[in-house]
Amino acid sequence: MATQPQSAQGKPTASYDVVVVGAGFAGLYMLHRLRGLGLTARVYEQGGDVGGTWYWNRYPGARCDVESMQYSFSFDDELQQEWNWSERYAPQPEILRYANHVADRFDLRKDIQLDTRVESAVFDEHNNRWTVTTSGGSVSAHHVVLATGCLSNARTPEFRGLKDFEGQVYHTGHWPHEPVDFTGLRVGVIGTGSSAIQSIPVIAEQASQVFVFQRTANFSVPAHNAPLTEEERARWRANYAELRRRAREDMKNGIVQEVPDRGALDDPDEVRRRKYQARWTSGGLTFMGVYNNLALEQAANDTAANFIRDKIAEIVEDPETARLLQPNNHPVGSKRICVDTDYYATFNRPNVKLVDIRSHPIEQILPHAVRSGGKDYGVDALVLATGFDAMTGSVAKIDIRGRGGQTLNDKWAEGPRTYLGLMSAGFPNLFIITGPGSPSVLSNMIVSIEQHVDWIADCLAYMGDRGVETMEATHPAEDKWVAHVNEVAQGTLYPQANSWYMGANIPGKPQIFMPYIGGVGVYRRSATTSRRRIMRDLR
Ligand code: NA7
Repeated sequence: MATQPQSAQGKPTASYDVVVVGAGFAGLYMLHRLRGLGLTARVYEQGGDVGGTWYWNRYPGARCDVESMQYSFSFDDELQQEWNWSERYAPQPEILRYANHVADRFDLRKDIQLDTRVESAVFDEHNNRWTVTTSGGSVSAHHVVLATGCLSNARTPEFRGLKDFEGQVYHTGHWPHEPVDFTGLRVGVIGTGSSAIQSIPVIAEQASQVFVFQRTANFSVPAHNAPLTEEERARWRANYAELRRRAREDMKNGIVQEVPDRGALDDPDEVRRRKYQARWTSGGLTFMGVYNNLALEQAANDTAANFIRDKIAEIVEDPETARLLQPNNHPVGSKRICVDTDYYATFNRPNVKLVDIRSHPIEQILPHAVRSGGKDYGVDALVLATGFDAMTGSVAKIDIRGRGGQTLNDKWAEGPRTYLGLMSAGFPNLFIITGPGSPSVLSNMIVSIEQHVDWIADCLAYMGDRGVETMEATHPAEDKWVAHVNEVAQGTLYPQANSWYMGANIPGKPQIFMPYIGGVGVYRRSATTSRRRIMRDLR
């Protein structure tokens, strides 16, 4: 039971078994599991409602790049049998409705405090409890779970003159709740990552003119989104038990797909092109799953990259625009491949112009224009699709202090250090859901979230049953895991890209490959074995 308030703000006013930070999918499911264990819990959410990423990312065209029948919870069979996804790739409003439905269906709201930022979490070694201070006061907790999300800290670069811009400025990761109407406006979109690639075709239908400011061209494959038929939904529902198992044990990203048994160079050119074409025609992220060595060997990767470059040249009518849209400085897949609807074709519209800001960086934002290469591009509104301080950004904003008063930010100054992406040595009873060092952003996030929540819940149940006070990663175990994560990454083409996986998009951020590339199935086995060993040691 939670105790009653005892004192004024500054001292803990309530006491919980667990404080959870964030009410996105991770926080919601964590709370549900904690309830099932009979533990008291409080979830703090800085947003005005549940949904996390899907609460904030409301930009035009926002939708998931994992198919809806797979980007959904598996923990409750009635939920997965009853929820009706309308499209192959669910649009953001529908995913947000789903998050709200889960909160209501499992009666989670009464333990969720909205509009509340967690500012600090300080571990007291004398009583093995955390003092968690929020924008609304302090509470005490035995355990803290960071369900803060990997892409929840939107980043606005410091463009000279931005504050003097006289039109509206929007960030895709922090989009207003009211509808935004670009009709008749000249819009500048800065960035060509996944958010830009989804939003540009939709904005271009409204705006009188769109200038797309591109620093790095990205690889994108068509989504071929469409309404889901009742037969398609029924097929998934009838086989959910088996399909979910396959996703959890998948060798790659937790998406049900054929496991390729060949490398790209094992096939002659025409066979290879036929296979790529088949994936291009069916659409989506599994394009990278045609062969088993696309992420490993440059020559193999080149065949896939060239296929997409050829497609861009076929689709985009102006040869110079096509050339600029063809990525040329990173292997395909080393940045998350984008999934689009009509992105490349949008550049054939007379009201859309690509501006190359790699050759001519943005010099300044003027009150009504963006200046690049000495030229002023007149705009009435700006859309910053400039990404996130990913994976560590939201954790870093909380002042977390573990044993000996060490801050997590100090400990992670040279890059995040975790055991399994779940815990960090010196920070007892502090858990991270889909933290750096776990497959997280390289995977179907919901598969990874469910796994981490279950792992944490199993540990807490075990500790509760045996009266174990603390659990924490050891330094040697953590060092070994960090080395393993790096070693696996170095054996692939991923580190060749200046991606947010590497922290490369944030000036001054240490460049370390953050997610675990070993695949969700391999990772799950490691995590399960470790949990058994930890439990044995905790006795
Ligand atoms: P991303 O993928 O980080 O994309 C951000 C884009 O913004 C990218 O094109 C960046 O170019 C560009 N950018 C960032 N800073 C600048 C500056 N200072 N000047 C010009 N251009 C800049 O974020 P998204 O929101 O699109 O997608 C994030 C993930 O969400 C995505 O991977 C999916 O998993 C879902 P750069 O490449 O750094 O040259």
